[in-house]
Amino acid sequence: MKKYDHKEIERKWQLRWEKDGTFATQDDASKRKCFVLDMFPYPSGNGLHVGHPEGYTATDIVSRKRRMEGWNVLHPMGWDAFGLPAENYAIKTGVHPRESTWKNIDNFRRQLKMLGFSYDWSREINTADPSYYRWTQWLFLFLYKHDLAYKQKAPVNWCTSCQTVLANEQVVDGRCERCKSEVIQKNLEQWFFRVTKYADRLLEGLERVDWPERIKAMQVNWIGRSEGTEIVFRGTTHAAGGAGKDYSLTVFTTRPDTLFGVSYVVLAPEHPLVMELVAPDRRAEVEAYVKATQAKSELTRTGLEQEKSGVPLGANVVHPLTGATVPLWIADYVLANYGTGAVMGVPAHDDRDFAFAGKYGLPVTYVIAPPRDVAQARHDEGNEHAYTEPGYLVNSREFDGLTSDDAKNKITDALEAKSLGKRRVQYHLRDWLISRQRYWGAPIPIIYCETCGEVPVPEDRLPVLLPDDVDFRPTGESPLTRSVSFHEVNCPRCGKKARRESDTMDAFVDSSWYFLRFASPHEGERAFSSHAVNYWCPVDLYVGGAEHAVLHLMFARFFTKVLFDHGLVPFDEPFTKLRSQGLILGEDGQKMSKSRGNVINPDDVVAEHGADTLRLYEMFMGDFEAAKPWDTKGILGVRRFLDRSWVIVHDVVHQRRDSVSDALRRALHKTIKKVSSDIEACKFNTAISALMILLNDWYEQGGGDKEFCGAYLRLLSPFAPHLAEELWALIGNETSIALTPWPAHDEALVKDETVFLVVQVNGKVRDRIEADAGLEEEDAKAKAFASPKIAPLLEGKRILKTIVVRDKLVNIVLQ
Ligand code: ANZ
Ligand code: ZN
Repeated sequence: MKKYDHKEIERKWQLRWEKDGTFATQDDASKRKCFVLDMFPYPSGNGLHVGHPEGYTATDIVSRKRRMEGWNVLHPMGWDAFGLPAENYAIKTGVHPRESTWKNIDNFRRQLKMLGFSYDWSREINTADPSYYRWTQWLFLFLYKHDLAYKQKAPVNWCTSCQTVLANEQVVDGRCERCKSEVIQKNLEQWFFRVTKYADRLLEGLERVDWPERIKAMQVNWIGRSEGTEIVFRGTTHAAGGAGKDYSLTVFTTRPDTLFGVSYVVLAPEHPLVMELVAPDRRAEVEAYVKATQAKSELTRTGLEQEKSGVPLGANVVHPLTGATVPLWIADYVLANYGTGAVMGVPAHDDRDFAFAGKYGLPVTYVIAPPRDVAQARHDEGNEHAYTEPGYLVNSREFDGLTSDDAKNKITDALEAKSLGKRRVQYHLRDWLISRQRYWGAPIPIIYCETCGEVPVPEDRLPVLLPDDVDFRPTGESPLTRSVSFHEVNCPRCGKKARRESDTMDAFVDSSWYFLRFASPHEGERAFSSHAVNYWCPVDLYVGGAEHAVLHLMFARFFTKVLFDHGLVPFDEPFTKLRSQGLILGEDGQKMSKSRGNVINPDDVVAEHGADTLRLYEMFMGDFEAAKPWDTKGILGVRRFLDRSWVIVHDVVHQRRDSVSDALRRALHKTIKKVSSDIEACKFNTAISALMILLNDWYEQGGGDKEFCGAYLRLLSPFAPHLAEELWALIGNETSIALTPWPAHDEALVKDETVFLVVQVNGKVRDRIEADAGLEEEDAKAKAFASPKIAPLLEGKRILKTIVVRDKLVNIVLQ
C-alpha cells in the first residue's frame, strides 16, 4: 500500500481540477441555483491567517455538497483591493500601492488554491482594477443622479496620523480603527451617501433575512430609531440698544414626560444660534469653549465617565408650559449632528444632565416617581443620582399621577395645541461619508467648472483612471490634487478648463456591490447583466467575520435597496442567509497577534499536515460560530482520522472485501442523514464526529465494499476533497467525486428499531404496543395510556402509580 502523501495528492488534484475546469460555472436557467459567497479578503501583506480558511472551508463544504446534490452553484472569489494599508505601506517603503497589492493578491491566490477551495476562478474580480472601479464610479453617478449622493460641509472625523477623514464606523473608542491615533473633528466639504433615507427600510428588511440575531441586533442598534418630541423654547435676543429679536429654539427629547423638570436648555457648541444668542459679556468665554470643542473626538465628548463641561450663554428661554425662565448653556456633551443639536436639561432624570447640574449648581427637580413611591409622592430631593426609569408624574401640574407613557402623549398633545411641539422619529444612523483624501481608491467622477459648477463625468468617459504619477505622502489634501495630469480637465458641458474632484471613494463603496459583479464578472457594457443577476442573486449563503456586522453589511443592503427601487435588481435584501465564523484564538487562548507571537501560519500547517487536515481541523475545532483556541494536538487527531480512512479503503480494495453487515449499513445511513443535515445547519464539527464514529464502527466490524467506500468518501469529500478524490479514483472511478451525486439515506435504515411493550393494568396483560426502541419513560407511559385497548380501562379511575421497564413493560396500578 502506498503511503498517504498529502503533498503529492493535493498538488495532483488541484492541477486536475484546474485543467478540467471542474468548478467553472455556467448560467443555466434550467437548473436551480445556489450562490455561496465568502466575504472577499483585503489582500494584506501578511497573507492568509487561519481565520480566513475557517469561513472559506465552511462555504466550500456547503458549495461542494450542493453541487453534488445537483444545484448550479456559484462560488466565486475576488479581492477587496483598494484601501489605506497599501497606501500607508507605500508611504513607508516607496513601493507603489498597485505593485504591492498585485503581489499580495498573487500570494493570496496561491494560498487559496493550495487549500483546494472549489472556486470558479474564471470569475475572479479585483476592486482596484479599472474594469471593476469603472462600475463603482458608475454607481456613484447613479446615486448622484437620484439625489442620494451629495456634497456638504460637515464636522467630520479626522485622523491626525492618516491625515484623512474617517467614517463614524471607522472610529473605535475615539481612535482611528487602522492606526489607533486620536481622531478629532474638522469642518470640511465631503461627499455623502444618503443612507438615512433608507433607515426604516433597513430596519424592516432585517425581519425578512436569516441572520444571526446578534448581528441583526447590532444593525438595529446602529440605526438607533428613537421616537420622541421636538419642543420649542422661545426667547428674545440681547439687543445692543433697540428691541431684541424673537427666536425659537427647538430641542429633541425622548422624554417629554420630564418637561416639568427642565432646569436649563443646552446647545451644542457648533449650534448656529450660539453666537447670536450669547450675551456680549460672555462672548469671549463662549468663543474659547467652542474652539476647544473642535479638538475633541465624539467619544470624549459623550462618554458617560467623562467630566462634563459647559458655559452659560447669559441668555434665557421660556418654558413652553409653565412660562418659567430657563437659562441657556452650551456644552460639548450635546452633539451638533443629532436631533436638533439642542437638549432640554433634566438633571433629575438623566445621568449626564445630573452630572452637569451638580457641577454648575443647577436645580434638580424630580418629576417622575418610581412606581413604589407614588403613594408618598416622595420627591427624591437630595438623591445621589438621577432616576432614569419611567414612573408616575409628580410636580407636573395637571399631569400629576399619569404614567410616563401616558404623560409623553398628553404633554406632547398639549405642546402641539400651542404649536410648541411635535412628534418626531429620530435615527442615530447618519449619512455615509464616502470621500477620502487619499490616493489608493476609486476617483470620484465629478468635475468642477467655474461656469457650470459641479458636473458629473459622462458615463461613456468612465473609468476616471487613477494616475500613476502621484506623490502619495499624506498632507491632508488628496494626493490627486498634486497630479496635474489628473486634475486639469475640460468641462464636459462647456469645454472650458475645469478641475477634477481629487478625493477618492471609501473602499466600503467598492465592496457594497461586488456580489452583483460575480454574476457577470466580465460584463463590459454594464455594472452587471440583469439576466445573470436575476438568475444568481440574491446570495443564498454569505459567510464572514462579525467585524462586518455593521458597516459592510449595512452599506451593501443600502445599495441593494436603491437598485431595487429603480428596478435594477428584483430583490431588496442581498444576503438571504448569513453566518459568521467565530474567532480562532492562539494556543494560549489569546487573540492571535504578531506581538504575542502566537500566530499560526496556514502555509506551515499545510506543508506539514496537508490542506485536507487543515480544513478538517478548522471545522472540527468547535462550534462554527464560537471563538476557539488553536490546538496542535487536535490537528494530529484529525490527521490520524484521515490516515485511517486511507488505510481502510486500501484494505477493502486490496483484500477484495465485499461484505457489509446490517449494522454497518445502518450506521452508514444514519451518518448520511446526520452529515447532510449538519452541513445545512453549519454544524460542521458534529458532522465530522459522525464520520469519525462511522469509521470506528467500520474498523471494529470489519467488512465494507467499494460501494460502501464510495458512500463514505462522498460524505468526506466536502471536508477533505483531495484525499476523497484520490481514494475515489482508487476504487475505480474516472469522473471527479465533486461531480457525483451526494449519497441519499434510506429512511428504513435510519429508523430506530422497534420493540413491543407489554402493557399491564393491575398486573393483567391488556395490550402489546409497538414503539421505537429506547423510548423514554414519559413517552412510553403516554403511548400506553393512549392505546385504544387501555384508555377505556382507565376512564374515571385514579392511577396510583405506573411502572416502566425500558423497552419491555408498562405496568399501570389503579386504585
Ligand atoms: C430630555 C431628557 C430627559 C432626555 C430625560 C433623556 C432623559 P436617544 O434615545 O439616543 O434618541 N439628546 C437629544 N439630542 C442630543 C444631542 N444632539 N446630543 C446629546 N444628547 C442629545 O436619546 C435622546 C435623548 O438624548 C434626548 O432626550 C436628549 O435628552 C438627548 F430624563 O431630553 B433627553
Ligand atoms: Zn463648464
